[in-house]
Amino acid sequence: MIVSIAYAAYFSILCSKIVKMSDTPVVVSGTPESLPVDCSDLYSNGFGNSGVYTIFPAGPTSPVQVFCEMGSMDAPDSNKWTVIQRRTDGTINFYRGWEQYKTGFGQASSEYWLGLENIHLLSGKKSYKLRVDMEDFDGAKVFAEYSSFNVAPEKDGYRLTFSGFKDGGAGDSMHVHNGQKFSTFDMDQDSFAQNCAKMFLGGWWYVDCHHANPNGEYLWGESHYGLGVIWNSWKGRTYSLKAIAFKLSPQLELDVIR
Ligand SMILES: [Ca+2]
Repeated sequence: MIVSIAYAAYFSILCSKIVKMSDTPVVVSGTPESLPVDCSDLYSNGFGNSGVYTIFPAGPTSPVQVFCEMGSMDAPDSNKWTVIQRRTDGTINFYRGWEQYKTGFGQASSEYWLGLENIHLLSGKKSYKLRVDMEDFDGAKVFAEYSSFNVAPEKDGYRLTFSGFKDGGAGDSMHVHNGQKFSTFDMDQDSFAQNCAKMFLGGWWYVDCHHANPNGEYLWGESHYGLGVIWNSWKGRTYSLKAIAFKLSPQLELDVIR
């Protein structure tokens, strides 16, 4: 009896060690605790310049490249933005299927989509706010900000929720997309009888169908109704933007007080 208890104790210790070993990162140096999940972690670790970095929202074995906007060196307490989506010049095709939108595509140095799984995991790590920066072909720049942002797991269709709109001149073209599941041409989870992703050539949290189509076709200005890179409350549904970027930053203490 004593022997078997001792053996059970030994076996239990052995198992706990095996479990610990499987937790050990295999791709990178450093402990999992020190791995950056976003750009604000990188900034805290001494990386002050904007640019392309590797973050680990999905853990130590799943590095992913993002563009970080670190802001001015003179304002160390300002937001450090992790870009999750960016259009700038139409070099990357955004009309893609579910698996591509799930895992991500494009180049962090130019146009890309970070991937729904990464965005979901990232949004669960901290309390984030969302900023959407955009620009037209005349050089005008506006933004929209939302004080909270979350994307649910795949089993809930990567459902989007956000709150707290703040207008930077763009108006709120996201409100109808709040609470929607994500849809692609091969995964129709919108609330319309037809397939919004096929109709408007993107992947998005379509409803019936959109007020914003940031992943639509890159069209250099004039657009067929709703097809382009659209932000309806700023430029309407027949103007495709020059640039748009969705970016996340941890809520600052100042934001919480407001
Ligand atoms: Ca549908």
